[in-house]
Amino acid sequence: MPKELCHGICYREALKSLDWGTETVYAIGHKAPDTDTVTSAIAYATLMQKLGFSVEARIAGKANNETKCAATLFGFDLPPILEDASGKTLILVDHSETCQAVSGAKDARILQIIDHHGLGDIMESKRIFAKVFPVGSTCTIIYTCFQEFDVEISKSVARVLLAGILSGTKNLKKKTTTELDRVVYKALTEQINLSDKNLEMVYSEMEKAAKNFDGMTDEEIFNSDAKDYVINGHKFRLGSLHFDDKKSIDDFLHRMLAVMPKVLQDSANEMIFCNVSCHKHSYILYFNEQAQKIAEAAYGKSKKAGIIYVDHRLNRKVDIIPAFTQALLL
Ligand SMILES: [Mn+2]
Repeated sequence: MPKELCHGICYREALKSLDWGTETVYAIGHKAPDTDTVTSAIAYATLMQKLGFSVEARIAGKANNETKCAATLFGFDLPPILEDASGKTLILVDHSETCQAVSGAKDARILQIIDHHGLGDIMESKRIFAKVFPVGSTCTIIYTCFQEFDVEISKSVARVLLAGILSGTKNLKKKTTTELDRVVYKALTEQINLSDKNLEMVYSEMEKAAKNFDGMTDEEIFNSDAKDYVINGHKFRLGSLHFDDKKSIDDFLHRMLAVMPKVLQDSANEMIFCNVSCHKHSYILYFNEQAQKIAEAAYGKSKKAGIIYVDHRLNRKVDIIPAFTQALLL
């Protein structure tokens, strides 16, 4: 069979068989939105519009400093916030867990899922289009969707996708980065004529913005990249922060520990953790006895209350979630 037959028109036909309803469909990423989640929503909504569907991008909360910086550097507008998704039809990008989705998502209809995490708990009885691919960035998957649907990528979409890949893969340095991310990254940088030197500059601006906590309360800092999980019936929040100032790391860890009881209380979880990476190592912070058990089962006894030092850098998706899952099954 000729390769083209599996692409273009045939893919478009499959989309038409979904129940699109009569109202605007929202492409939306997870709560505590990061750059990959925001840019995925924008790029995928654009793709669906090009295919003739009424889809708009939304975000599930305030954009963080890195995303605001990327929007300025790459020239795109941030989508409006969707406060409540009850009764709406959604395309979920960059997540597939109800507990990470926009408020009201459990009373919404899920039409599509485009994600690079593990397959979550979203249940949908109607027909669904889902693409879950283990790459470094959801924007990489969306690039392949443009190809599959045979839609040309405009310069403005190329800029949006590149911003997502830069952030999602930490400029190709994160360990979840795959060859596919690299190939797509290269194609996009060539398309928008960005030299390696300029790319480095752009990425270092984004990095600076990501580490800029100015004007944020400790609680906002903790929640800026926190995700909720339900594993084996246990609900927990796991924050993820980068802090490279060795001199004040202890102070920073204790500030985060101090807000964790309140963050736990305000969220519907049983336990709370945070992964703070500092240069080439990580600190796992935990709060409450149950959390201590899980954290210590995964990473060994803590020498200081609430803190476990790990001599290498941990990734939330690749390292911690599998280790916690195993500990929770014990
Ligand atoms: Mn994300």
